[in-house]
Amino acid sequence: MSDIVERTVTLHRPARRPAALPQRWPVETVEAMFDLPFAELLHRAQTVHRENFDPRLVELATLLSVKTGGCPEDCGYCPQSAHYDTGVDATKLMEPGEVLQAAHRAREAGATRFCMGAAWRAPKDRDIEKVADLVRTVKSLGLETCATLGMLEDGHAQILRDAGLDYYNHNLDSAPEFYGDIISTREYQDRLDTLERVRGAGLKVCCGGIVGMGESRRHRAGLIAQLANLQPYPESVPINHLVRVAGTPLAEQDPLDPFEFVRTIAVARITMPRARVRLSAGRQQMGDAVQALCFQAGANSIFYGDKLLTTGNPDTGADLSLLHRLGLRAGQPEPK
Ligand code: SAM
Ligand code: DTB
Ligand code: SF4
Repeated sequence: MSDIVERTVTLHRPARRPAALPQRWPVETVEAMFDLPFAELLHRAQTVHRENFDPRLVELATLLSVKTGGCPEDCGYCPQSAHYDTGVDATKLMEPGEVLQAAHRAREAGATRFCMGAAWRAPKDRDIEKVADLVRTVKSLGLETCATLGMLEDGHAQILRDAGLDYYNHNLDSAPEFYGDIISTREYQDRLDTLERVRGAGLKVCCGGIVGMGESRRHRAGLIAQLANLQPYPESVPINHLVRVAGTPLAEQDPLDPFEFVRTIAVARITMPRARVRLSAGRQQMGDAVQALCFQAGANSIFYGDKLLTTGNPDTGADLSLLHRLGLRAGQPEPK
């Protein structure tokens, strides 16, 4: 067995470990993995994937923006930031009836997970009570539930869990060294603190990042190392490709080499062998062949539905056809 595969098989333990232990994935080790010949990296990732999952299953997760735009944060990639003129209008939080209809449509279309996103820096107490109602509504349909609402205060995560929330999504987004180039209104540590609260409440963690923002390979390795060294690492890891939105500071960013995106998926799979690795934003611009490589690299989840939060996503018919053409099928991949 190769060194990397052996580490992967022996080092993952879902239980918490004391913070003082050495990091399982030094950033140098992760960067060395990125540097492997492409076919070698994909082979290793595919091996890890097969050891841990049925490789034919792909999760379909549908997003709904329940509160759009007007966000006080200045995340340089985001069309919902009030700092940039992107043409996205701010809305109020949706009512349960509207969310129920959307969740029902998602279930009918084959989704098994429903993720509600709100463009808040941090929800207030009264927002949390309202979102808890939305969670109960979605849960009543038998869907897995996920929410992404920004930073949480003490007690918020417990209220959401008690309402039936399965996952909380909160991304680290980049390596700590690159974070300040993209966001100035909050600190990396703020994100880590919210992730601690989510874990502390017994929720499952959905945490990933964005690539294609002008970061270096070292930064991409730094992001993956941060995620993989969380103890335990997230159950769900969305890897987003930057969607370049007019009006944001990253609108004119040079495109990333698509193979570098595939490498990022592969390295996420190897370092977080039992996580659902989600091929997230940016699929509309990616093409079928690159997506096929991402599945080969160990992606086993996608965002499914015609829209992400405010930007487009492949239509559902095209996605079901792609899965069919690749001999994949929709389902809920569970680690062996
Ligand atoms: N406001 C909350 C927060 O930031 O945690 C939740 C919503 S926010 C839109 C969720 C995630 O969407 C971000 O962390 C980022 O990873 C992703 N995202 C936002 N805009 C994006 C873009 N233009 N391209 C790719 N991913 C994007
Ligand atoms: C995640 O990592 N990506 C999703 C979800 N979690 C909330 C959001 C992608 C947003 C892409 C830009 C938009 O549609 O506004
Ligand atoms: Fe706000 Fe989230 Fe967009 Fe940042 S990513 S501007 S926090 S909605």
